[in-house]
Amino acid sequence: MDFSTKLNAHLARIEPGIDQLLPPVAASGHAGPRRIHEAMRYSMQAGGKRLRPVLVLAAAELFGEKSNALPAAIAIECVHTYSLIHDDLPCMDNDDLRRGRPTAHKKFDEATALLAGDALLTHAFALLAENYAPPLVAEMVRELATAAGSAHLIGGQMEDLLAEKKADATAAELEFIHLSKTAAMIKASLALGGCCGSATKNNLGALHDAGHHLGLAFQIIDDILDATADTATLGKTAGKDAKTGKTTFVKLHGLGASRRFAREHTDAACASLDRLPGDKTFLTALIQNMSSRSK
Ligand code: GRG
Repeated sequence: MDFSTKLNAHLARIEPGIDQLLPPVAASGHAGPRRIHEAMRYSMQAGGKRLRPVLVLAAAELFGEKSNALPAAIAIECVHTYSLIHDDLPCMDNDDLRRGRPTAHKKFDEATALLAGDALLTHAFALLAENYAPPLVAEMVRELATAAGSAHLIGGQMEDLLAEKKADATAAELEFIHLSKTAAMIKASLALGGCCGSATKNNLGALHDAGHHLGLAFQIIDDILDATADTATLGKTAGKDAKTGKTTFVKLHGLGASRRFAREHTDAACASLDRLPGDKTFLTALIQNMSSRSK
């Protein structure tokens, strides 16, 4: 199966999976909490590349997907989407556009957007609890909580907000932010997939290493696209980093060196995959594809 056929096959599980695994919007007249479920669905169903759920499904497939990986794939997309909703709020990045649509707080209001993010984060763990049995569920909760918690996603966001206030953030500080904000969730995606395939500790180590390098490459490309692509293509505000004076790979190292770093991390991610069993053709192509993406 070629790359785009396989990608579409994964997406054809993910999109209906989101519809089925998110809380329903109660029919009109029903007493259920309609608005919050509408807001959760608005942001989750706004498109997006679905990189993280695709990584879950593809990693699970390497090991023969012994447990259904779809709930884990939707769980990680819930956490990712919550982080985008909160990042767009006026108290953080204050953005109007996300995934080509008005951000959640523009479409609804700030309180609803805040609650939709909270609800998506909570729902992710409910999905894991409801769909996996011990001892797998504990390992999966640990993977997701570690990536989403204060040591990584939230801690990286905190450091990013602090770094925005100073003009002299260092390369080491920037790498910490990117590893925490971006790579941790990508590592967790591959690891959750591995858990669904009953991966060994060594296999999980290789998946973590692949996620580390893919995460850094992905973020470096994100910085390059912010500097070089337009808002219509990205579906989010382009050129924002330079406008706000934010320290990025491009600002610290220039476009040429950033492209070289992205290539090196892409190659290192593919090399980590070589330590794993199964057919790595799709995952390798996905990693390569992410490094040449235009949005
Ligand atoms: C609010 C806890 C909290 C964290 C916010 C996600 C995030 C952290 C900030 C958004 C800005 C940013 C550049 C984050 C780095 C990760 C990243 C590149 C997110 C965008 O992911 P994509 O490109 O988005 O996969 P889609 O919309 O395609 O899913």
